[in-house]
Amino acid sequence: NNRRLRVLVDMDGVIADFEGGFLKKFKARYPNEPYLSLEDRRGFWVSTQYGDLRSDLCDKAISIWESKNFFIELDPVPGGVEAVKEMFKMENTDVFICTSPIKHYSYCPYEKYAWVEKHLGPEFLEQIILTRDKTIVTGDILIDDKPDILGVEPNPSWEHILFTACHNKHLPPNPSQRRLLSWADDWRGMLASKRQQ
Ligand code: UMP
Repeated sequence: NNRRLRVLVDMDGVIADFEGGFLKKFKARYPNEPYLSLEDRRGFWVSTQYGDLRSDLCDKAISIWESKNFFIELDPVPGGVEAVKEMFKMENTDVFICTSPIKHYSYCPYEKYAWVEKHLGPEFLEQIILTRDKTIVTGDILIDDKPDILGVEPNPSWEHILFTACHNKHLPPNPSQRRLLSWADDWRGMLASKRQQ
């Protein structure tokens, strides 16, 4: 069929290494506080798990990603930038970066645009969708590391493909949710299978 495929790609945890950037800056700013290694991460919310470790660590964790230069300095996730650039060049394919900014808006939205320009190029500034509710965005595929993507639309148009991250890799297998283990996994095959539906 000749219909175009629309792929939505999440940013934090999928193309930008939020967890690695967080841990590095948390240790540097709070060298005498306990921390969670990436091996010990469980659950999507870093702030929740740090708060469970010790209640004051929740606000300390939040202070890291609310700081200037946190989002712009995130390293790319291996293979992510290359994959998104390849998708962008594919025939009959539209790719958008679909990401939720934090509500502390001083730096995050600006730095997300700057990160995309720096790593993907200025042409990708046309492809950015900043939203706190991804269910209202239409697409065929959403590649995202958050296990539960909820919002006002009960039946989103996209199939959510769970991108494996330190916080979700221990979840029990869910036969109704396909996974992409990394960007070395068969994302091209997943796009191809979606095109045939
Ligand atoms: N985030 C938090 N708290 C956490 C972990 C992440 O506010 O404990 C932020 C970082 C991102 C957003 O801006 O949530 C997640 O966005 P998506 O990956 O769902 O697009």
